[in-house]
Amino acid sequence: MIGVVTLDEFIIQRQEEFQYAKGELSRLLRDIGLAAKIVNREVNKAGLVDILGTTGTTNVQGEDVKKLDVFANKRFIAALKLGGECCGIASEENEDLIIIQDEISKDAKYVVALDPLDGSSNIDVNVSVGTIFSIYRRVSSSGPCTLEDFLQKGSEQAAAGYIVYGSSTMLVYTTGFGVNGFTLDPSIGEFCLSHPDMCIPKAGKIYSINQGNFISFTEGVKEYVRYCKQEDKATNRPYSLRYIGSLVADVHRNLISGGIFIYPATKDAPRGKLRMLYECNPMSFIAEQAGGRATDGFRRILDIEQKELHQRTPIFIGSEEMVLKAEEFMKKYSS
Ligand code: AHM
Ligand code: MG
Repeated sequence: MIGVVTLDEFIIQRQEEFQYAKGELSRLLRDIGLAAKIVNREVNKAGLVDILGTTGTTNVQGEDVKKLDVFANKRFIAALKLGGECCGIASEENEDLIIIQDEISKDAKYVVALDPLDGSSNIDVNVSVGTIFSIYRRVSSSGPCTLEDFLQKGSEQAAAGYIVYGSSTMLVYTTGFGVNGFTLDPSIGEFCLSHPDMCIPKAGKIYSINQGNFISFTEGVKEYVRYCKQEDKATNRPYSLRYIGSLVADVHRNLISGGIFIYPATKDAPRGKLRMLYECNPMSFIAEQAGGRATDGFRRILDIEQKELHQRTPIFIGSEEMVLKAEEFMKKYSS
C-alpha cells in the first residue's frame, strides 16, 4: 500500500540489522504478529460470545484463569509451533516449558517467553489488556530446548514486544535497535507503522502504582509516593495517579506521555507480583531501548539472574529521571 509501511514489510526491511541472520527472527516476529491479529479479533468480540468469565481453573500462580487467557495461550503456542522458528515456549499459563519436538522446530535457534493475556482481570469490564513476548537465542546447541535456554538474563534478549488491545490495537517491539510501534488498521487487517522510533520523555507527570497496598509498602516506596503527592511547581508536582491494572497499558501510556510505573514488594508479594521472564524483562528491554530505565529499586532488571521460570521481581519502570528519583528513596529508606 502506498505511504503505509506494514509490520511485515518493516521487519523485512530491518533484517539486515542482524549479523549472520538468515531471516529466522524476522519470521518469528511475523508469526507473533499474525497470532496477535487473531487474539485481537477474539478480544474485540469478547462481549458477544460465550468466552467471557473464568474456566473455573487456576494457573500455576494460583490465579483464576479467564477463558480468553486460555484462548490467547493456545493461539500463540499454535502460531509458534507452526512457524518452525522456535524450539520452546515458556508461558505464564503453563507451569513447565513447552518443548517443541517436531522435525522442523526442534533445532530452531530461538525460544519464546510469553504472557499471552496480561491484565486479565480487566477483560470482563472492557478495559485494555495486552500480550507480552520475549525472544532469546537458545544457549543449548541443538535438539530439544532446555531450561537453561530460558534462564538467561534479560540483557540477552534478542527481541521483545507487547500488543495492547485498547481503544486501538498496537504492537510495539524492539530488537535492540530502538522501539517501533504499529497500529492495527482493521480495514486492511494489517499492523501499520504509526509510532516510529518511540522515545520516552525523560520525566513525566504520571505515577502508576496500586496505592491500595500502601500500608504494606516498604518505607522507600511510601516516601516516594508521598513525594509524588507533594506540591512543587519546579518539578510539576503533584503528579497525577493513573493505574489501569494492566501492565502493558500502564507502561504503554507512560512510554508515550512520560511517567513511572511501580509494582513493589508488598506483604502478600514480598518479591513483587510481576514475573521477570515474560513481564518485567521484555517491558524493561523496551523501556531502555526507548531511553527509559527499569530497576527493582536497586538493580537493573535486565542484569538480574533468572533462577526459575516463574520468578518474580519488584519493578520500577519508566521515565529515567523519575525512576532515578524513586531509587534515591529506596536507597535512603528501604535498603
Ligand atoms: P496477570 O498476569 O495475572 O494479569 O497479572 C498481572 C497484572 C499486571 O498487568 C498489572 O500491572 C498487575 O497485575 C495489577 O495487579 P494488582 O491488581 O495487584 O494491582
Ligand atoms: Mg501477566
